[in-house]
Amino acid sequence: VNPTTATVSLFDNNRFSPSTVAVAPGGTVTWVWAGSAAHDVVSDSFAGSAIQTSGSFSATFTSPGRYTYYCSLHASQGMRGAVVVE
Ligand SMILES: [Cu+2]
Repeated sequence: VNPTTATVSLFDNNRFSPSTVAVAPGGTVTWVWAGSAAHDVVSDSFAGSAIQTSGSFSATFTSPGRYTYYCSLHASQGMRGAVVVE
């Protein structure tokens, strides 16, 4: 059984860490801007964040599935991630 919460850190290396997290249905993922670089969380399948340099952003996932997302500023550098809900 997956946990109900997960945290993804955004450092200055243009990666989501960890790049894949898993939560149970109804779970919440929180992204934490841990460095000073600007990033965002953008997805075709859930409402993402603004471009931020600090703070956090949370999204709750009710339906099972695999939700991919990326940083609009650094996707070409491989800054992509996924949330697995099961
Ligand atoms: Cu970024």
